[in-house]
Amino acid sequence: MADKLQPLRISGELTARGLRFAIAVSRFNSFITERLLAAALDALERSGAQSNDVNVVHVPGAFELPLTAKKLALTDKYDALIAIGCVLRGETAHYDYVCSETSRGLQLAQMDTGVPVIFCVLTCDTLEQAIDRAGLKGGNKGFEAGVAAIEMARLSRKLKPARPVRSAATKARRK
Ligand code: INI
Repeated sequence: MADKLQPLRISGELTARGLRFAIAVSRFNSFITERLLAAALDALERSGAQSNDVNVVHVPGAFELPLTAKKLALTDKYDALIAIGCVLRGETAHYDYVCSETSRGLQLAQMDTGVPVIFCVLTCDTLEQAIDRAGLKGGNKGFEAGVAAIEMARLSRKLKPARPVRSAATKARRK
């Protein structure tokens, strides 16, 4: 076992004061998403975030979250974003398309822009499963998302790039 090496450990503190956040939340299954939103706000507030530094944007459904997250990230106003949605399995393949495109799009949004996008989209087989994850039984995934947003915002400030990052889209436009 190595016992001499003392590496520098880098992590994000859980203090939100002075950080700016945007939360994109879908109206679809709002019974669930509003509970996730309330818990995410609770995490930010209890960690010191100020009202002026938190914006909430409503979108129709989970499928609209990626574009909204990317547009928010490109404003350069936010240290981290949270995308909140709830997709429930139905009888058709619609669920699979919405889930895969939403997760892929949100990952692309953060990779293209460098702004952390926290994935708080429940993908459940039943309403009961979603209710359990929205604070009615055990934990609330919205609160976890709020904490993750703070940690990633702080970490991102520490891991500032040495030179400006240009997205693939910007590079293509400049050619
Ligand atoms: N959107 C959701 O957020 N959750 C769902 O469960 C859902 N289902 O089941 O259809 C859903 N569909 C709407 C979709 O996200 C878009 O808003 C719509 O297709 C318009 O682009």
